[in-house]
Amino acid sequence: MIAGRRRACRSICGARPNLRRESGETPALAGGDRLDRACLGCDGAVVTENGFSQDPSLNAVLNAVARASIEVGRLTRMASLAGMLGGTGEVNVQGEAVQRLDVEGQRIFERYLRQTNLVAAMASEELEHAIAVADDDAHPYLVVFDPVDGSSNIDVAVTIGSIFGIYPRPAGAPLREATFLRPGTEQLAAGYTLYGSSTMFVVATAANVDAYTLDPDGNRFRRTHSGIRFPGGCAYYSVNEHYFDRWSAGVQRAVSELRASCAARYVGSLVADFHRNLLKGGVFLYPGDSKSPAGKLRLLYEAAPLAFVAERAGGAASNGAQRILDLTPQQLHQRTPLFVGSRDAVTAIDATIRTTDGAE
Ligand code: AHM
Ligand code: MG
Repeated sequence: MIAGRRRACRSICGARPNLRRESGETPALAGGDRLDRACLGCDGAVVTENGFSQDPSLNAVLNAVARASIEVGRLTRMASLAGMLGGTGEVNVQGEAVQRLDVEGQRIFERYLRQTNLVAAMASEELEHAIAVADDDAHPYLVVFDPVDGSSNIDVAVTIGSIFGIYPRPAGAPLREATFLRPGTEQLAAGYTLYGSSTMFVVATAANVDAYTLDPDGNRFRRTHSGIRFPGGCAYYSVNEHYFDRWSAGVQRAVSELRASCAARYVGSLVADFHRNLLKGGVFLYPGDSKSPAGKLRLLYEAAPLAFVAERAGGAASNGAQRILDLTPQQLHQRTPLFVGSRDAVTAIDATIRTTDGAE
């Protein structure tokens, strides 16, 4: 948990439906259209000429994520100068050390999403409970996110990312934390921002997967990749082989088969590893093991959004036995094994695990 933030943020369970407005927050804008127009050419945080989605209100939420990402990216680039290195000394709800940039990233995402006046509630990897914003029909979206993924790479200036998923707020029932426990198939859009040698915003909608590169002159995302699809073949596999001895025989065999056919690349930042494999062809693996049977990655904030991107790009994502997008979380911070990337590679991994471990 992030102790300080836990006190400041109210959970949906037992909380006031309308939460605080942070001091120093810029005034909220009225809606999707207005947010878009207001942003164009303004404080340095906008998007392409055509927007991210044809739906104005969904576009406004995507715009908010893009603007938050630009701020997180700026802090990332300045980490050593901006006091963003190192941990806060706290431990989050996952039992992991909270980094300074995690806390700041959370604050930034939360602020921009509130400003849309379209988000009913949000849930983050960094907070123990979901946050209710406004429980009414004028706020049609739920947003889940990991504001800073790959935290262990911050202090060594290696690529990190942000991950998000956007769901429709179900009508006709009051918001509860359980409202977030929905299968990834229900996402309206999902994606990530990569803070690498370029800052790239990758968005999957019902239509397709596009990528936008940040133009630092004017701080605008410009569409640079349209209708992304996984190329054929498996150029790369990405997995932390330090855990080899803890894996099941099926996972060990699947990784051995990958070694024979693809080159290994592992950054240790999910967004970076996923993005390379998306553009070049390949597969990312974070299996469960004897110490952590469900693996490390979170279903809601990491696996489901990237599974949505992967499938829209012609790829696949599984937990070794089931499609990730079909899994309904039982808890907000539930973990899952994850195999995601080129469809043929994921299918082959699933088959090897099934035949090897199923036979034991
Ligand atoms: P985080 O959300 O705390 O940063 O952890 C998730 C990260 C992923 O980006 C990455 O794939 C994984 O942890 C690496 O874990 P490991 O160091 O065990 O290989
Ligand atoms: Mg993460």
